[in-house]
Amino acid sequence: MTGPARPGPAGDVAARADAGFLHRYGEPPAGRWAAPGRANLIGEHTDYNDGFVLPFALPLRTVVAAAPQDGLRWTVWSELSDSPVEFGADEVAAPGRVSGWGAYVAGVVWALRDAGHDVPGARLAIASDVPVGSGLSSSAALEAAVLAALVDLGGVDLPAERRPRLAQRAENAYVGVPTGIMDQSAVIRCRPSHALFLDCRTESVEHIPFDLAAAGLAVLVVDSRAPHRHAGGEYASRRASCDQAAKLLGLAALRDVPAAGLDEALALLHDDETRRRVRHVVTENQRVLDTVELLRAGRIRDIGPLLTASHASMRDDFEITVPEIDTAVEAALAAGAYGARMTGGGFGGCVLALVDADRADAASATVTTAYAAHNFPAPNFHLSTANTHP
Ligand code: GAF
Repeated sequence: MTGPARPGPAGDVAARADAGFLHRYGEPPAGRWAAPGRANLIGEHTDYNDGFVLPFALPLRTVVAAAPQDGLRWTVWSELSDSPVEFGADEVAAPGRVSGWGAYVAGVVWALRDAGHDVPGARLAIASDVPVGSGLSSSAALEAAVLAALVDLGGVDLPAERRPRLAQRAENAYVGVPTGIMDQSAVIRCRPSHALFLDCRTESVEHIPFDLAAAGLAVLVVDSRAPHRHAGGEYASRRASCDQAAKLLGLAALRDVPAAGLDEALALLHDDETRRRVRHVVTENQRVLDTVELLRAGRIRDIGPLLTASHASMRDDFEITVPEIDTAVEAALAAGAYGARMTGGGFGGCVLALVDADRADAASATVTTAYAAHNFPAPNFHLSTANTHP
């Protein structure tokens, strides 16, 4: 059994980016820029319904070491790939001309240029601790770190609050993945020891105290290792059902159904599946608001039941969990977690469990045992006290 990985010294990943740059390009970078992975405490599939989310930054990060290069050429080296990606003005003249992981970088260049900003050619080297494909926003972290690098190198005036939309545009329009605004907002706007209460309609944010270490708590993140199928049709189909339901109800978005008006809204819908999708979104928005109230009152442990209720809603109403994920939640709860839920888009990815810090190892052992009993590949663990941040 392996316990949760503790974050290494903050310099590790940055040193890898620097060393990669030096090795690849034969000189040191002009600077380096970082963005963290995120977990979403609560508020799933609410962002594209103009609703509420409450993510926090994880002590895992993506670092980009970079320097300008002459002409409109971009060269990108990543420690996760054997060969660099190179592209020029033609490839960023329109979406979709670079594919694979390089598309996230080309997409940011494209989105900046499409918004009228001058982006210098650049050489980049990327290193990351954020696991790819685990639903901890490795894509958004890459977009955000590259965006920060290019904005600084080009002297572009782009305040932090305008960056998430631009990074989201890179992902939606260039890469072609129809995600909402949560991940890019989280990795750009989260602060240490706080969760980010984001109203996805207005993009207004409030930093809600979430000091796990001070409360003797930790969030155990269980990487289910069930493949996370984000770009697949399931995410898009959930999104389409929600849009369709809002239309049937004559509303701009499901955010406009208040919790108190849920029964009335459900009575207007005749398809059982659509009713369940709507019930998830409406009750989930309310759970975010209730969680925020408890955190404002300093009652972190008391949010546990809301986390677990969120999981049940994703499992039964939104139908986005898989057996590995449900097993991890049940095992964490059996091991004494205050609450546990899947975090992120679903169909794999990670579970988070709120535990007493001194119970984290025992909880991870219980999850590992439950996985073995089901013959699932052993899960990976990350531990967060939400105190660290790039
Ligand atoms: C993914 C998406 F990228 C987010 O926009 C959000 O919809 C999330 O799934 C579900 O809450 O992470």
